[in-house]
Amino acid sequence: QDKYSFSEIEPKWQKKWIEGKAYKAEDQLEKPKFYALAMFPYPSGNLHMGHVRNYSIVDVIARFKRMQGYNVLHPIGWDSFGLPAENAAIKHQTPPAEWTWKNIANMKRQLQEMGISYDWDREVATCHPDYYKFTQWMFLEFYKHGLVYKKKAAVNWCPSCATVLANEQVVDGACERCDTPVTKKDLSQWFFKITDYAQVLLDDLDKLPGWPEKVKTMQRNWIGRSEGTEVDFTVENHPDKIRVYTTRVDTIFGVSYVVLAPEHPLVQKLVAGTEYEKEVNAFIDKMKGLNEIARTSNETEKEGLFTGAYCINPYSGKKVPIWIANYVLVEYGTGAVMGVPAHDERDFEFATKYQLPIRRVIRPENMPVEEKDLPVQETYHDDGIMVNSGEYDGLGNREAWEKMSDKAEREGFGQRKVNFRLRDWLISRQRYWGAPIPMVYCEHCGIVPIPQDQLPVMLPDDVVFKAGENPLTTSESFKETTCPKCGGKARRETDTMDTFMCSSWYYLRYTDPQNNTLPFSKEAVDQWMNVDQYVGGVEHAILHLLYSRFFTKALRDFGYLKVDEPFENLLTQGMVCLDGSKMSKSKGNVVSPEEIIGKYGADTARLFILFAAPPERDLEWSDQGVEGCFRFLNRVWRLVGQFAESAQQSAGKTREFGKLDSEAKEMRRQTHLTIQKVTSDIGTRFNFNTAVSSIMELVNALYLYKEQPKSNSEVEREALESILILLAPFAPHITEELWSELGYSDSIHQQAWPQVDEAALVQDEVTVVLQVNGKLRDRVKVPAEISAQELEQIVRNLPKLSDWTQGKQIVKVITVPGKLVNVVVK
Ligand code: ANZ
Ligand code: ZN
Repeated sequence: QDKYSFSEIEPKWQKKWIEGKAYKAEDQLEKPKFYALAMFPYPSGNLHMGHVRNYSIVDVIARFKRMQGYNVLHPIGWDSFGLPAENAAIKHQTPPAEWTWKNIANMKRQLQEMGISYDWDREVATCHPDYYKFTQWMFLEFYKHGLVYKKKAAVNWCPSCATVLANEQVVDGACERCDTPVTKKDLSQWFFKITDYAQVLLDDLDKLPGWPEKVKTMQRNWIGRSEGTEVDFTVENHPDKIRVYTTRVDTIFGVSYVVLAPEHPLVQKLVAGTEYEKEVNAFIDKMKGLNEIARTSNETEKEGLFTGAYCINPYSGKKVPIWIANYVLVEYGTGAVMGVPAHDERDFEFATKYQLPIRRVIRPENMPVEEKDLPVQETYHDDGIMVNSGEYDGLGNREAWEKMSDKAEREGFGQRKVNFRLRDWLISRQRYWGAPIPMVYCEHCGIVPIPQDQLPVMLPDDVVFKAGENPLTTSESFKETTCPKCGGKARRETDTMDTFMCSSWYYLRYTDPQNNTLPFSKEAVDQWMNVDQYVGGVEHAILHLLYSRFFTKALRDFGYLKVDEPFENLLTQGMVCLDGSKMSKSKGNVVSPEEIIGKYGADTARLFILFAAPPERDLEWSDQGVEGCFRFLNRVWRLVGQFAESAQQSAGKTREFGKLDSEAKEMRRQTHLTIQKVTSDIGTRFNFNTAVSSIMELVNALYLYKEQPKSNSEVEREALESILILLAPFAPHITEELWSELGYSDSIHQQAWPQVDEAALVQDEVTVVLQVNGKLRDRVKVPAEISAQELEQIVRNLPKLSDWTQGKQIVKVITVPGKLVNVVVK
């Protein structure tokens, strides 16, 4: 075969690999295990370049580890519930299932055309009843352990999608999916108690040195632990107290007002029957429609109203007015805040607008104490010395903080308190295409869970798809049911689960995908978990990764598995860009994988994507780059072609190098240096781009060596086989084909990764730089192994040396063996 015909060889090998189950992960313990995982795709219809990049990266790792002797688990599946299928159903009147399965079939074919080494026997789809039955099982298991509850709450509502959203799905105040501004709605909803795990989710980030720092920072901020103090303000002429939460109790002498969230239950009691009632209620109504991001963003103007009531500062005894304001949230802390305009930005803005007093209570150390009452020009947040704070004056503010907290605890009007920003996870969705929540409402028994052995609760087919309505509520056959407890009439829950529920445990299912009675067996999950290398987009830094960590920890606590973190190492891959911006349909700058594979083959597509940038960086698409990779593979093809006949005979024979001349030795050295570099580039730093470029250099070196009149065929053969094996994880088809051309009948992907021959790295001759007084004069070849003294001697004996020293006296010779000699003259 003289032409590199990728369109023939790629399908040929793909078929062989799939039919022969070449990448099956065996449940066995002899070899060390390695679990390589890419975030599973949503079956939107077609693979895009981001997918190609993600899966190629993981495939290199999986293939490399396999060749290194690991028992590798490399599975794939489909995150296949979700809104787009339902929107397609509304638009084209095709059932979501049909749309989804069609897309899965298409994308599966595309994945197979890329030659990714999946164990297809472990494929899962979250919309399959065999899978969602266990998503429902998870719901019930968490419910049993008190981690699921139903609560009426003001929830994020997307009017366009007609569904509730989790906090995490609200981006800058708008629906993550359709960008419609999110409003608030009072609904009774199901929640997962992730807040029970807030502290451990935070602490255990320190157990993940293999995660990018930026992802851990994002999770820390999302969890948002803060240490503060709760303090009671007594309300004048009223039995209730206002409990505020503050992280700066040291500023409490600077309080000039207290603010309640408009929804705070005390507000109604304070204004009932007063002249303020009407205005306050109008204000509350206005706030209702707004979500907290819109309300609290720095750009939003602070707005508030006086309630007519006053309360007493327990430290100073001073009376301050009680206000309500948009920037105080009912769900955080106690829903009440003490306003300290001199030391808090938002309070400063508010006090300035409403002409409330601004009093400094901490001065910077370099501010003279006499200036303590000068007008406050800007808020001061740093540490300093207490002023205007009674008995605490003169103390450092941190010391005052402790003393004040002690006082509150001693006298019982407050306490130290840790708060988290993290809220419980709202998982109810008023949509059809998701796992039904396995609960019924019985007229006698109330809320009753479906027993786990009666799962799945199947999605019905007799539904109507209309915008703005939950299709499940249109199915009478679904809604009407009997109570599992008393057998009486009952109504099914019609909410389905957030699809993040499905993706919070899929990596566990891969360890035991055919299990019918449990989501996974203990043996299987303990054999394979945790995931040794997880790769995906940074857009999942918070949601999916936090929920998965929560699931793993909870399931460990329930006794189903051993590990306490699901993903040992995480790599967040960069974007694929064209003309500097991310490839996307809306920007119209998309290059389709199908097109590239059709034109150049999968190996070229993979090689380019891996060669063009390190995995975590953004990658700029380049047609010339693709061309270059294609030309390189053609060069490899021809190289083997020229060699193949003689090679056939020596395939698999032990190599006898005999006595090698210096060119042959240098060729071997190149080969083993490349093995060394590629091994460390792939294995320790995922520097696939530099690994590929060193393979390219080896190919060049071999072309040159072959031109030598006395080239040694064993040395050539070693170089050639090394090139193919090193290249195999990147370009699996062409290397497989050429391997068989070389006369081997087994797969290249079953070969052991090559070992570095240390002896081959030893150099016979090295070139050292000769300097005179630091100035470069010459390069000299010397035996590699000589000592510093010998090196000096050789240099002193060089006839040309006198030209450069020009009769001056040699005062010193500095030698760096193998590198450099500097002759110092005077
Ligand atoms: C007075 C004060 C003075 C505050 C000062 C800060 C600086 P983190 O760190 O996020 O926990 N706060 C408390 N509850 C709030 C709520 N429900 N809505 C809006 N703001 C709230 O922030 C805690 C700080 O945020 C608290 O400390 C409180 O303002 C405000 F110089 O109290 B601080
Ligand atoms: Zn009942």
